[in-house]
Amino acid sequence: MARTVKVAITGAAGQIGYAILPRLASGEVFGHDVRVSLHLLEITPALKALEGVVMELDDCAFPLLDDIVITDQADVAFDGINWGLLIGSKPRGPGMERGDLIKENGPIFVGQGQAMAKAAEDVRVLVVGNPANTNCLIALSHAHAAGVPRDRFHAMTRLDQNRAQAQLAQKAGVKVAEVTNMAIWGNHSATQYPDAENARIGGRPVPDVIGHMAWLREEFIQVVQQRGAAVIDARGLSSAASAANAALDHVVSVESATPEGDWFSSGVYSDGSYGIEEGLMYSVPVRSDGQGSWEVVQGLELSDFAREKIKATEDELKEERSVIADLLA
Ligand code: NAX
Repeated sequence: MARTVKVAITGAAGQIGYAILPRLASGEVFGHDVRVSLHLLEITPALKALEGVVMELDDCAFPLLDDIVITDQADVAFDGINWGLLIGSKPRGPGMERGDLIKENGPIFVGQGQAMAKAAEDVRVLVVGNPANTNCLIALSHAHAAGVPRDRFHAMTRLDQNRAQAQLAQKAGVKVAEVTNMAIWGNHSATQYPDAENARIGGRPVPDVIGHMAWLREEFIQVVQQRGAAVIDARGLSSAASAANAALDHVVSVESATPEGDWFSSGVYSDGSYGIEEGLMYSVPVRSDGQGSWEVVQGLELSDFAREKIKATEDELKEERSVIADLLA
């Protein structure tokens, strides 16, 4: 056995936690010759439920699962980890505005960003807990102030990418694997812009294959933006299996070299590319070298329509940042 990967999962007793843990322990993410150590963080009242989850993990008898740490202390959970999957946060309550949710959940990510910097030396972080982009900005700001490079932090928009690819495949009547180059721009929210104009099906531009610009610019975008709400409406619970799957897809995409000519979507610290204001966690198309570095894909053509959408989601992220300005380092 070559090595052990240590992965922290926050909110591990929640729905996404339940869906993600067996897959992390099975070897499908880091490889079947890599051992996995799981560090599970929960709030104190959820530790009992977490013990039940751990019983089930034990009962899976995963050969690659080295050990499991369960704790309500972030510095214990993040000790020496290679990956931190920050899923835990409070759900939006009845009648709660998005701004209230941001203020409610933001403080969680102050403490976790600080703990991350203290406890983990060479870490990659994916924030899933909503509002994911802005929570990620908070955690990043505190970790970065203590020396962690900003490029270690990602806010998850992979579920949006996967949803968009599935919609395009269904519309075109092709296998989903034929849909590539799917960029999600901006916030993981209803202002996100799923960019069909730069996406490809079987190597050809999506507008050429689908040929129905009105559908691509209206219904397609709305379906992707509203997909989370549609799942809640149908299932009575928010997306969990697909969210867990997307988080794992994200980890694999960062850990491996991106196939030639393709890209994946991730909320990363904006550097001014495409005229997007610096200092937001903004989802863009990125490529990984599989050696720990990634870069923003440059030079994509953006129509006036796309630019308008990209600006609207940027404005929302600026607004969110202003709501939590006092929580930034
Ligand atoms: P659950 O409510 O099932 O689980 C959340 C868990 O987090 C709970 O067990 C809770 O005890 C724990 N928690 C709360 N505060 C914590 C803290 N300070 N430290 C550690 N754990 C804490 O929610 P679930 O369905 O698992 O969703 C988790 C988060 O993912 C939510 O914020 C949700 O909105 C977000 N999502 C993000 C998605 C994305 O694409 N970025 C998609 C799916 C999902 O909606």
